[in-house]
Amino acid sequence: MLSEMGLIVGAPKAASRDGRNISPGLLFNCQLQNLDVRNSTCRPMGLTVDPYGSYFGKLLIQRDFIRDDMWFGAAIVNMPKGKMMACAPRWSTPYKDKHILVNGACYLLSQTRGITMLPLQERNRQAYKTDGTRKEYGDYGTHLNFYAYGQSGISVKVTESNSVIIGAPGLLQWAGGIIDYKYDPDEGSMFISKQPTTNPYFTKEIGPDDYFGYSVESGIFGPNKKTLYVGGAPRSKSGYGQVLIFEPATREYAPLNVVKSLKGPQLGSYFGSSLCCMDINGDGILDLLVGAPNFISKVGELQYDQGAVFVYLNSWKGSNFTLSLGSFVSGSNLNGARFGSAIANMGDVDGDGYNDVAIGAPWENFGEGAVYIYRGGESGISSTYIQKILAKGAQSFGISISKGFDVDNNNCSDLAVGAINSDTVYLYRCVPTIEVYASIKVPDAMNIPHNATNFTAIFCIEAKEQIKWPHVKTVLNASIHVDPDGGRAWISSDADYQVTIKPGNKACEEQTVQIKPTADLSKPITINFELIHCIVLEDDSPLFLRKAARLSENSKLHSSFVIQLNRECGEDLICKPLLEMTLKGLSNPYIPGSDNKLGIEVTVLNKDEPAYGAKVHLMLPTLPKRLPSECALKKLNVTCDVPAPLYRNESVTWEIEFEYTQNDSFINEINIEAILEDPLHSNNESDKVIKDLTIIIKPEASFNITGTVQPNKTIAVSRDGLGNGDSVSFVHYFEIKNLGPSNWYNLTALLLIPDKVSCVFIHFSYFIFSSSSSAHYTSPPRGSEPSLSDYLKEITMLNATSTIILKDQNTNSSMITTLVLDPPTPLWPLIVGIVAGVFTLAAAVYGLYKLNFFERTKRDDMKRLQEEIDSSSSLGELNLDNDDCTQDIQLSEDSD
Ligand SMILES: [Ca+2]
Ligand SMILES: [Ca+2]
Ligand SMILES: [Ca+2]
Repeated sequence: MLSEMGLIVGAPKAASRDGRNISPGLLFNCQLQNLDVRNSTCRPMGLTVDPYGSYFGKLLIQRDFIRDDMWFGAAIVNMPKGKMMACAPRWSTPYKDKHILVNGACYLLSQTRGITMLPLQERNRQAYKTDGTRKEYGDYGTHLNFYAYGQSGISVKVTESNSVIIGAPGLLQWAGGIIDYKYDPDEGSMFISKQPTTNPYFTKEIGPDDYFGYSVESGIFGPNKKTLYVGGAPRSKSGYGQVLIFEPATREYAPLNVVKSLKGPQLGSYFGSSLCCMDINGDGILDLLVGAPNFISKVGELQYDQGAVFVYLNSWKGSNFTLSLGSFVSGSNLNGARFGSAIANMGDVDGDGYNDVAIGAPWENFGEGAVYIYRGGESGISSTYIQKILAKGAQSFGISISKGFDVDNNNCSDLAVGAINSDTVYLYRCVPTIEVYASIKVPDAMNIPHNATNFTAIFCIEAKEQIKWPHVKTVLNASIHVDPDGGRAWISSDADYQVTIKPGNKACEEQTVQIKPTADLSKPITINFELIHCIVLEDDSPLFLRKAARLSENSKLHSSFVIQLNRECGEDLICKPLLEMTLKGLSNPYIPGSDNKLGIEVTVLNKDEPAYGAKVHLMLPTLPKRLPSECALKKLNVTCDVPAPLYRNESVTWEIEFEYTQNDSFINEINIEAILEDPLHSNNESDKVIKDLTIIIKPEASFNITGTVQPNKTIAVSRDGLGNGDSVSFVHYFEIKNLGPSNWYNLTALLLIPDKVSCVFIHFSYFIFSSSSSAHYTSPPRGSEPSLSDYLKEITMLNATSTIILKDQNTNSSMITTLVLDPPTPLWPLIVGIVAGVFTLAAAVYGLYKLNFFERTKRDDMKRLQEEIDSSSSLGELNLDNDDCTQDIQLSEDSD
């Protein structure tokens, strides 16, 4: 028991200290002067004149009251004005030398005096002769034990109306009853007077072996403000247990005026073995908590003695009150715990305005025990405990719990917990509670311009005003996280800092939130504000933190603010862009070598609300020369990010030029695919816009042919020489020049040599840049035509014409050497013509190649082409060195 007298502990099995070899039980007074001392000394009270402490020092409990095994201190209660009562329910006395009567007894103590209370001592009431009307008592005959084994003092309560009620569960064959004493509340007065003790025989709600009075409580339940008594009868109702709420009795042989009765919910749960009257839901009306320590809340085999506390919430209607079962709590639901063996109203220990409750589970964890703290609240008891107190090394910890009392004057009720099997009482001091709230404000949240690169956010920590503990303070670690997933915004100053706060204070920090200018703001930015309590109050800490506070469970340690920065996305704040993509070639067709660029131009135009996070994926046929900065290349796939935001009527255009690597002169085409991906409309594939583009590659080149004739345009041939078999030599030079723009590959040139020419040697002196070339030479078949000599004999003059034709180019050129026969030479010998072509195909020479391609073509073609020869083709006379010519040009028999 905690009171202004200190900590009084009952030790009902303690051995006597007065020299006798008996164990009557003792009261101990424990020193609380220095609460920082971990182990306090407790001294037995009232047995010696040796003073200890300020209370009960001079008291000497009357020796003849002290009896062996009387369990003195099994119930103790604090009374006003420095008095207390301690009871010994097994106090016994001999009866007619044959019996030992266990009447039970209590002892009223003040600082200086003690009064023995023996409420069931009356000789003529030890037995009661029944009239047989209560059949339940039939088994016990007609002479029932009445006061004989009443065991008064197993429970005791000081009521709200200057009375003390004492439970006597053994009254009348263990039907049980309540003994009522009026006391004088005046200081110094030890006057106490017993009120009528109702004979249970007349109260039909209870019967033999019900143990009514095993627990007692009292309180003002109804609007009539009457004090009502409450008694638990844990074996009543055939073992379901029962609690009776009744008016104080006025007559002995009359039924109790039972106002309410509550039946236990489970057989054998020992419902009613503990009681606690308190207002748990803060409505100012007394509620009732009933313990059932043998209750099983888990179903299944091998479940036992878990225990529960049932909460009956009281409500008023008219002049009546109603108790209705609100909920029950059951600690950890552990077998054998016997949760609910003790229930104590602690008062409001967390400062939220609701009384809180401590509940013992003394046999939990193989007899070590535990105490659970539950918070009261508007709807009754909290469904889960907020603290579970364990005491290292204790046995049966929680078998008794003192009512809340503030021993250290910090305006917070403290708690004493008994652990009878380890002979220890634990004192727990209450730590004040502080309730803090984290909050974020963005003052201009609705007016931040869409192009803003920062905005102001205010981070506040507010501590609720606390009348009970205005002096405490606590330290909190605050941390700010802006856009934790996106990384689109941040605060420039330190995101983690420490704040010390007191009740009623508010601490705010103004921060500038920076926004990444290119950030995708289609989704809102979240700002998180987190508080972490710095001080950890350790269970075994030797220091009690007098000025510190714990954080309330009602605290708001996390705050989030979601801000949608983009204001051009309409009322719904959801951006719905309308993107259009165009794809075209930089030039189409593309002519290699020209000023054309081979490549594409991609344009994305937004026609609606701002776009964020859009991308263009390009499948290229060849590597790009370089990429725009928004684009990234992976193999031949290019992904370009559309700059965000892309506002209405804004567009972005990228030009991507490709490498041209073809080595032929054929017409080709390349294909490019572009996919526009808009995440704001990417719920399905159809939202993607796909564009295809084909670029024609068309090499173009024009060729110019020049040439010359050697040694002269006209050569005189003597008849004598022809007659002697001499040959006539002349040279036709051709030069083919590629005038571009494209390089040319596989150029086909057809060379027609003069008729009547028997042998030709063709030499190509061939400069090339990056092209290759081929020439076609056609030699006439011999013997099928009249020989040239015969021809000259007849006509004496021959135009020897050679022609070069560039196939597919519509270009040709001819050169003519005129042979004139001197008379009278009769024979025109075989003429050997020489044709040389020089092809110059590029502007810059970096390699020299000699390529000779000979191919026979049809004589018909030759004849036809010969006729087409443009004799006017301007072949200027070249003064080539003869030696050079003979080096390059050799006569040779037609090898065909
Ligand atoms: Ca209430
Ligand atoms: Ca509370
Ligand atoms: Ca305190």
